[in-house]
Order: sequence, then structure tokens, then C-alpha cells
Amino acid sequence: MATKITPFAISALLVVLSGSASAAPEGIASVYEDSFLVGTAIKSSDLTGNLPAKNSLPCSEFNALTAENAMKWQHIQPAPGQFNFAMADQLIALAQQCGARVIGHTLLWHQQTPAWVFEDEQGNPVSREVLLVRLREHIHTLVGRYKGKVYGWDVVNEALNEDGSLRDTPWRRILGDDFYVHAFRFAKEADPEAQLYYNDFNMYKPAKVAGAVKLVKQLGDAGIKVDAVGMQAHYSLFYPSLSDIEQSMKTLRNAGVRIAITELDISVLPLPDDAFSGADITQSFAAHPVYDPYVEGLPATQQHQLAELYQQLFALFLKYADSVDRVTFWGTTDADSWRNNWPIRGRTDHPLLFDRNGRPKAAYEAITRHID
Ligand code: 9MR
Repeated sequence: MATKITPFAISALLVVLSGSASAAPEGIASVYEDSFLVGTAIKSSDLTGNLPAKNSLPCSEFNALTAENAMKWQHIQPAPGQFNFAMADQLIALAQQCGARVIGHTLLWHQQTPAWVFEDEQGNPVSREVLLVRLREHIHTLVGRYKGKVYGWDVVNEALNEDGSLRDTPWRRILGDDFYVHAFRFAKEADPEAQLYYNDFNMYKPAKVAGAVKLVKQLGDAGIKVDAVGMQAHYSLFYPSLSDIEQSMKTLRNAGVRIAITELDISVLPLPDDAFSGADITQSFAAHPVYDPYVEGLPATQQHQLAELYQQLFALFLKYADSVDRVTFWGTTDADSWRNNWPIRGRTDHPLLFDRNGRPKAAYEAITRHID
């Protein structure tokens, strides 16, 4: 692969070396613009008051924006028929201001979906017919409102178990094993031009990625094209191995499936359990100082390890650039990251490219300095 040193990469390096807090004139997205989009997740507090300024990091560094929470069912339709688009509208406005694409997240998920969706007035499970009507209305209303404005939707999120089988959720229990086909069909009806994605964590596991390929094929048989499979990429300094990630990317590419890295972050903190992995928000462990060693800041050794791992990951993404459409970080600064609260609440993690003061870290330098 050709080495590319852009003027921006050099100026980014100078910014880092000089310790300047100012954002580079062009962002990381411009470094990779010939290969894939580079995005970030926007937290809800950035969508409630004044929008982040044009020269703020989310705007100046990235060219794809995902709402971290604002488009989830519980925010969009907290009660039957009561739609709340305030934050989602702000996301669209922010993306327009920044010249970025909007990624919609997410239409069907077993988390962050209010209980009423699955229940009748007595609290009993609704029928398949009723749930289909609710799903259709939700998707048509949301996707229809942003038709032509949202570039692509995470239509179905985290529907698979680790062994690649379908997860047991109210969606599946009530609608049956083809529940996800309906979600994709409704999204396609509502905006035929929007890209449609299947998104999941731990996709570096061969069995899980095989489950995703199967799902994409079944959707294909139903006449629905899945534009990309989202590998969430909630990683750690301690897992997964690069070769496992590459193996999964190869599996997707060989199956003719395009790839989006949708929720990238790398925790630097000790794992509470050797067998621990993933992003299942129901997992949680008790706090203990031994699991929270970098409260005062990330020591140089770990800073370097993080930078090296990011560099290796981006080299891998470039190697598969013909199949990778986008790489989205799950947040912009370490202060905002969900990893500070998962799987142990209240820790000080350092998983992203910008520190708690919005200053670029060595990891930023490593992936913007040169790409090869
Ligand atoms: O980062 C999100 C966090 O703020 C929310 O509390 C949580 C529950 O809605 O969701 C987090 O984002 C998740 C994403 O929507 C789907 N994949 C796993 C992410 C991390 O849990």
C-alpha cells in the first residue's frame, strides 16, 4: 500500500508536538477521505442547547455523525404516538452545518425500547399483528421524516447471540424469526435511497460474523439489500486480536458484504473478568480502585500502547478499504465516553482520540501522521 503523507498530516503532527489545543484546520476525516468516511457519535447534551460550533471537534474532524442516543426508540417515541424529534432534528442541523453525513441509530433494538411497545393496556404481550403495526408506524414516521437527509440507518441492532443464533428478545418472541426482515422492509419503503445496515458487537468472533452473513443472505432472499454490516468495535488494549478482526473482515468481504466500523473505542482499563468482552449494557461489575488506575491521567506507556493499537487498526481498515465504507468513533473526547461507566460505573477511561480537554492524544497523531 502506498505511503501517503498529506500536508494536513504534517500540520496535525505539529499541533500534537506543540501541545496546542486548537483543532487542526482539516480533520482526521480528510486524511482518509479517499478511503472511507470517518465519523463520531454525538451525545444528547450536544443536541439540546446550542449546537456545537463549526470549529468544534465533532464538526472539524469528522464527516459522518451518529446520534449516540437521540434516535433510539425511547427518545423518539417514549409513549404511544408521542413522537419527539427535537434532538434528532438538531442532529440533522448539525450535520448540515458541518457538511457531514447523518447515520441513523437505530430502528429495532431490544434495549432502549419502552415496555409499552410490546404490551397491551393490561400489560400482556401484544399480538404479532399489533407489534407489526407499531414497528411499521415507528419506522415510517422516523425514516420518512428524514428521507433524503439520513445517509444510512442501523436498521437492526444486536439481534445475534455470540454463537450467531438469533437472540431471544420480545421482537423475536412476538414477531417470529423473520422479525428483522420486517424492519428492513419498512425502512426500505420509507426511504428507498437510504443505506440500510445490520449492526452488532463482538463481530470479531467467527460464529457471530457467520450469523450476520446468514442474516444478510436471508434478507437478500427476501429482496432486501443490506448495504453494510456494522462491526461496532468496542475494543480494549487486551482484546480482540488484530488477526481475529481481520478474519471477520475477510469473511464479510468474501461473502460480498460491505463493512462499516460503527462504534470504535478502545478501553485502556483492566478487565473485571478474564472472559469479558462485548458491549452488552446489561453487564455490570462492582467498582474497586484496582480497576480504575488512571484517574490522574494516562501514563506514557499506556498512551503509547493505545496509539500503536489505533495505528494497527487503521492500517487494517486501509488494507480492506475496498470493502470499508466508514469508521465511526463512539464519541469524540474521553470525557464523554460511555466506557467511563461500563462495565463498571464511574471509572476514568481513555478510549478515544481526544483527551478530557479536547486535546489530540498520541493515538490521534498515530493515525493522522501517516497512513500506510
Ligand atoms: O453510548 C450509549 C450510552 O450512552 C447509552 O446509555 C447506552 C444505552 O442506550 O447505549 C450506548 O450506546 C450503545 C449503542 O447504542 C449500541 N451498541 C452498544 C453501545 C454501547 O452500549
